[in-house]
Amino acid sequence: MVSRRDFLRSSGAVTAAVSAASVSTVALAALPEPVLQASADTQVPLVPQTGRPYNPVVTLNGWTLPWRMNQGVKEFHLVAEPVVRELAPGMKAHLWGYNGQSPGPTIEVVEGDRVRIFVTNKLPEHTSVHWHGQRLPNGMDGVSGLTQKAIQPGKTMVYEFVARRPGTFMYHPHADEMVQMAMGMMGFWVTHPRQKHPLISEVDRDFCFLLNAFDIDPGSATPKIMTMLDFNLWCWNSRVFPGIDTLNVRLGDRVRLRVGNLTMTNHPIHLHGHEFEVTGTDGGPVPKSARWPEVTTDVAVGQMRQIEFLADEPGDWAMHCHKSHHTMNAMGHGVPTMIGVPHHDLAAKIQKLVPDYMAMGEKGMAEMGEMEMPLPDNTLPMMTGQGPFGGVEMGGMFSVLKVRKDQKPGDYRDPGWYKHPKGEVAFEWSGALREPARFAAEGGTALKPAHTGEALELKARKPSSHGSH
Ligand SMILES: [Cu+2]
Repeated sequence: MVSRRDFLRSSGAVTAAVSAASVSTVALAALPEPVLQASADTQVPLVPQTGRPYNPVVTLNGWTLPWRMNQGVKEFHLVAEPVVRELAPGMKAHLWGYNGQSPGPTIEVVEGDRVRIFVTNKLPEHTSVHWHGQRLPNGMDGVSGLTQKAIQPGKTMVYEFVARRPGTFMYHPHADEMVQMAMGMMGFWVTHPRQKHPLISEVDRDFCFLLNAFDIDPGSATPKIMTMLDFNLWCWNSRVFPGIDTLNVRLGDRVRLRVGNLTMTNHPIHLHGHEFEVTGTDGGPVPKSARWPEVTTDVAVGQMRQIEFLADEPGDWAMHCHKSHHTMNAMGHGVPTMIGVPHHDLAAKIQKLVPDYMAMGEKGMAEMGEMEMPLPDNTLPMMTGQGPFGGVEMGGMFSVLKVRKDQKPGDYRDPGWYKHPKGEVAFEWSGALREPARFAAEGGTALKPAHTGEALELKARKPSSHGSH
């Protein structure tokens, strides 16, 4: 019954998947054919061929679920199932997701649409789907035990409601939640406004992705499901750097990013080179009087943030979570801080006692980015990625906003590295270095305060609180 469609990357292929014209009278009585996705690549936006028009979003390393119109109702078919997801080239994870991928496909509808979602459960245990942030009848809220019976393995249940308010939402199970979300079950939902909305601006590019995390031991492929906080793979849409696609825009584009957090910790998302405003949350659009400029916005657990900016600075701008251990991949070895400790000569002795021990980090951790470190199969380097100037030394929640003058409207392809204008790259100072000036108290020349022209006396005071050593 489930046919695995080969989804092509080429533009327009996605739109051909399901259209009202192809639904026969017989099919109207049946379930919509589930559409599966085999690729973890960012798919071209799904331009609506049926139903009301809207400007579609682009799901980072993801795709939008096609639908069929059935007598005015927009019908979708989600299949909850085990999937194999490539987290980055070199590592595949055994996850649970929807329609072939984790996260599941993005669902896009228009404010006022009547929506019918068939959910087929191909997992080994029961599940449900909660439509996070939506106004809907209580019995459609998807909390198993509380508002509905759980969807048993092999069964299909139907959710039906009107998408009442426009905005940024997500979906995830509300049944054995800790396990099912730790395994990757989640998806994005966007409800577009039905007409021009005073608080929802029209943008040139509209990207969305979920923040999610896994705990997968190096050398294995299945997440540990009992982990509460100590996750080791920090993902955007179940991808880690360097597997996260870049966000490619045209100079002067107005850009919206929609981000939802389904990890168990908060993520301060930081964009280089531009200021943005938070224009909406899963609670709705933010009033204009309540917006202020930011370059980092914290997305707390279970929250969504919609940010907007004018991409008016050409270049390759880093975009990442500002928790530095979230821009690293899984660490396979216990590594104490060894900065300043010469210990390479000790390594051989220690390795006799602790075979897993590696001498590293004497001058910092950057050497690990280049180190020829033997990695178990199906394991990503902790810090990796090559840029035009050398190693980027990143992992996890990191990508690049590429702003280009010659990026065509509607073209989402990676334009390659930015070619910096002459004289606009940090350069090495090749002249003589002067001795640093020292304070008088340290035996240097006295500094002269500008307002008196007299020597400033500095009194050295011994620290009192810290110590007798
Ligand atoms: Cu983070």
